[in-house]
Amino acid sequence: MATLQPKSNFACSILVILVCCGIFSLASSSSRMGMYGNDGVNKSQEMDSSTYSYFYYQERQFPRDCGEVYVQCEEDKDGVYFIKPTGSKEPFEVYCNNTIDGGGWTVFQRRVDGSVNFHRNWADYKEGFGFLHRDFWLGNDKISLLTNQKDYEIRIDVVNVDGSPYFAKHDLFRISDEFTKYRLVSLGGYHASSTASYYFLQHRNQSFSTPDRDNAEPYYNVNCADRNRSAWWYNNCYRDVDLNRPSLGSEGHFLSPYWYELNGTDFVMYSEMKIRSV
Ligand SMILES: *[C@@H]1O[C@H](CO)[C@@H](O)[C@H](O)[C@H]1NC(C)=O
Ligand SMILES: *[C@@H]1O[C@H](CO)[C@@H](O)[C@H](O)[C@H]1NC(C)=O
Ligand SMILES: *[C@@H]1O[C@H](CO)[C@@H](O)[C@H](O)[C@H]1NC(C)=O
Ligand SMILES: *[C@@H]1O[C@H](CO)[C@@H](O)[C@H](O)[C@H]1NC(C)=O
Ligand SMILES: CC(=O)N[C@H]1CO[C@H](CO)[C@@H](O)[C@@H]1O
Repeated sequence: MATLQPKSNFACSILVILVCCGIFSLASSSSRMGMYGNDGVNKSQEMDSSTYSYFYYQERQFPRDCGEVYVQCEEDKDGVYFIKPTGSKEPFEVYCNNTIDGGGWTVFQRRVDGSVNFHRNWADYKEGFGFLHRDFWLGNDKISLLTNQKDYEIRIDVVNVDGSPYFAKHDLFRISDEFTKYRLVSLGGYHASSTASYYFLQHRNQSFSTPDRDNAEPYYNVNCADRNRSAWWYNNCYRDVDLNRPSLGSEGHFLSPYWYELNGTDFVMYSEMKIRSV
């Protein structure tokens, strides 16, 4: 029996996907196959003359992350693609970085030009904000869905004020759901190849805090997120790593994205956080 095999590239094309999930009818008695309705054929006549017909609902096979985009779609260009992680009601767009470290990376945070304000509340961090091609936070619900469907490693690239690039890589990264405050429940071993310090580990098992939702360990009754105009997995208010603070220069040098113990200066002018299944 003939089936319409969803062409894998089709599922990966950004433009086509939301247009329609087409209903295709196949007349098995006829060698003609394809869509009826807008091709001038008198439908009822055609139906009557065919001995058998059925409708085939073509369900989209969305990739679940950028690794699957890379493999299924044989697509190795950087850019925005639709994915649908397990448990996600709707497909959504993500930025795939395929140029670094073997490719297939799903990006969930980027700071590049300060065009987006990261001093935002819980609801914004939950939903995500910004522009996928530039500065953005993908959204905690999406990061949570992604990181709970498979095991993911994380790679964080930063460039400090001196213009020197660094990265840190950990072999596991997972955050919990909103009910449990998007806690950084898994942060695996630090790769020896990393050039940035291992201080992201200080944030392991911490809940996510935003200026309007302080979930950090009590610290002199201070709201760490608000003080730092940011949102992060605070461990007390230690500022080991915080890449969501105001972009460099916008609120003074000492309130810029930060990574403790980079070689030279710890203030960061570029960052990109991304995950890939292992
Ligand atoms: C389509 O075919 C049916 C059945 O043969 C006929 O009754 C009807 O008039 C046709 N309609 C048109 C628009 O040709
Ligand atoms: C991929 O990631 C690297 C490191 O963050 C970055 O230098 C590069 O610009 C990224 N590629 C794209 C297209 O964003
Ligand atoms: C992680 O945090 C939770 C909630 O605060 C706590 O119950 C648990 O003991 C912590 N786990 C570790 C390994 O520290
Ligand atoms: C740190 O900076 C010093 C001085 O610029 C340089 O000699 C050294 O190679 C750097 N180390 C790393 C790990 O980048
Ligand atoms: C750089 C900076 O101001 N960081 C602050 C983050 O919040 C804590 C708590 O107020 C301060 O101790 C840090 O100095």
